[in-house]
Amino acid sequence: MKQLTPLLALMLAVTPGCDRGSRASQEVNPFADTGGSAKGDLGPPEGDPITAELTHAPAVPAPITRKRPAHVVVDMEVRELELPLGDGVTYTAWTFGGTVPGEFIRVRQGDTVEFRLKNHPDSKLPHNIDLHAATGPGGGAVSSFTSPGYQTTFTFKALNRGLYVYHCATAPVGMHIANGMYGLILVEPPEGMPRVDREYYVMQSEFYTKGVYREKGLQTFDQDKAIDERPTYVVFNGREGALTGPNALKAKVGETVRLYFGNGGPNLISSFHVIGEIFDKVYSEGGSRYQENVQTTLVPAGGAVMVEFRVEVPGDYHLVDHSIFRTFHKGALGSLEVEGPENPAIFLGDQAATEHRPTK
Ligand SMILES: [Cu+2]
Repeated sequence: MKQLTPLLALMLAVTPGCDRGSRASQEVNPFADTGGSAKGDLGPPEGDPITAELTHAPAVPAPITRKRPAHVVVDMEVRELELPLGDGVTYTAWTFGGTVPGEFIRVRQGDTVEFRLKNHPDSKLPHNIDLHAATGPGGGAVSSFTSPGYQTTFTFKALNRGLYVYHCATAPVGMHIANGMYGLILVEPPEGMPRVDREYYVMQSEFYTKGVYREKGLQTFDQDKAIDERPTYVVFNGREGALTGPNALKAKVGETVRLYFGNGGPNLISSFHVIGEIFDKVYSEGGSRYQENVQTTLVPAGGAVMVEFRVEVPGDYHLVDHSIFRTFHKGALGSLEVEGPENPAIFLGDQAATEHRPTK
């Protein structure tokens, strides 16, 4: 028993529920209890209402530096638009904010969010929004049912910190999601997310088209393929090529990168991986705990994750779904271009090839 004492002391030091000490100790203890929704109401909003900055992928709104809860207004417009799905391929997408995925929303835990959903007069159908970050019936879906040419408003308090998916929940729900109606909302902890050098917004999803993969022209939704979960495309940020070539993400050697990664589905689980990198931190399922030193992380349909890694070596790093046929045959490929000086102590490439002669 004697030899267990130091180990026991260590375990007690990091056991959930044992940290009832100062705020400083909570900040350094990744196992500290954040209290969930019961501790998420930080009081009434203070100051004048703020209009939320919304961004299109891969951009992320600026970190929140406020120290008090606020009344935050989100203005989002649904548009039904013909958008590129690949080279010479288009699809009539139903969008939050004119793009797939929808605009990124960033609020602070305890904020009161006034959500104004507008449906453009040119839309053919009503739409609504279910925010996984909202506590209340349907995540706001019933309250936000909006016909073309109208606007609805509902309000919720963001009680739980984390990264959450939002999506349309108008029947037929699967079709509305399959047509592009999803995005991410980040609820920052009161002290803010730890600072990193680069933040990007990436969302995986599937498209089910009548035509085969890369068949040119305007493609339409294939209900049978969707029910059978046989997507024609699996893509990052709404289309093949959204994150490759001139659209690649950028970073410099020595920087820390955080990806806010969501999976809109509507069907598949993502095995998200960055070739040539290891995730230093993974906030699994978009929650407040992080795992360290992870190669590939599972992201469920309707789920999200935050991953962080420091880049030490220049080059191209590919974002993939490691269910790898999706990458090479359905479009699930992105790129992070890292610039900077070579780092041969960490990685030495381009070494001369020599002949190999087996001895037996
Ligand atoms: Cu919809």
